[in-house]
Amino acid sequence: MSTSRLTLSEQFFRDQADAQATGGLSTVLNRFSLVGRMLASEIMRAGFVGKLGYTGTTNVQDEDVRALDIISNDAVLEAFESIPMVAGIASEEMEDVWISKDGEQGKYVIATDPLDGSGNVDVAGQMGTIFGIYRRSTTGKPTLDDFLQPGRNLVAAGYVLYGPCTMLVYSAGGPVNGFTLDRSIGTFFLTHPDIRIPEQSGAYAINEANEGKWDDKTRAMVAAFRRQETAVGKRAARYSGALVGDFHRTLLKGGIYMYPGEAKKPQGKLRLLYENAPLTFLCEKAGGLGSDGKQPILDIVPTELHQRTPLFLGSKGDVEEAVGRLA
Ligand code: FBP
Repeated sequence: MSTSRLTLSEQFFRDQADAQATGGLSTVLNRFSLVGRMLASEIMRAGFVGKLGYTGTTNVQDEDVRALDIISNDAVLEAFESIPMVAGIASEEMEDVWISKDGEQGKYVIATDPLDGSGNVDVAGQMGTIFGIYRRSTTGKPTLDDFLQPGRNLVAAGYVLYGPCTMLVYSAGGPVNGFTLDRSIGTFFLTHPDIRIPEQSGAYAINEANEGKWDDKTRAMVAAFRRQETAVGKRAARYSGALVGDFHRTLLKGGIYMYPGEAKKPQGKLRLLYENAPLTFLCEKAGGLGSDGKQPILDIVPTELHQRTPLFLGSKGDVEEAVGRLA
């Protein structure tokens, strides 16, 4: 079978056969395919049904909540509340974890940012859904401990990218495969088999407007990238305001995404459990690297659900150079 018409479901069965899996993980991944198709449709229609704006409330991150943030979180809950293998969900949009009423049967827990980059919704920019899937680490009724696992324990991770096309990119521990949604028939087809992140190429992505908040070493390191004085030499600056969009470009073209710590926010902005760890899992399966500036992201054991860490993510050479300049 040519990969160009291999569907997501067929790939899941291949993964399952390879890993002698029970099919539970494939079912969970398939539900994220459903979430992706639902949200691609919601985002496309938001402008027509007055869903581009804010709700007037703030979330646990003290961030203004948009109508689509709620819609996205509801779509995740709707997709998984009747799936017995999922014991619980941690979400950027929920202060506490959601535990399934049949949670004790569940083998997996999910960590997700239902709509990353939601600030782009009213300017038709890229956005995404990020997810990480862990096996439970406790027995009996699920607890917070099931979620506070290092990224090294992830059994699968991925994202859905909503942009000029809708893509689902994931790894279940093996290669990173990218699928593109054919909206006319509602099916994801394999278009990017076994993605490997390029070295010695690609842009650097960072919000340079934050320069006044960084320490001297961070400022000097970013200046080296800006002045094209790094090992890669000539490179562009690209920053979309959506981590998933900037990471997807980095994964395909190489380069680095950076969100450093700041004077008043030494842990930076991005969340470990449902942004940094799942994307670093993918990045490292594609040959790249993810660091908080001092240690590998995947080694960090979370102590809080919405814990933040600085993030340096992308081509191995770029991340090593950036982190080396911070030492
Ligand atoms: P959300 O998940 O709340 O959207 O926050 C994450 C994020 O929007 C990333 O997607 C993006 O890269 C970053 O924040 C932009 O932050 P800033 O506007 O401070 O550069």
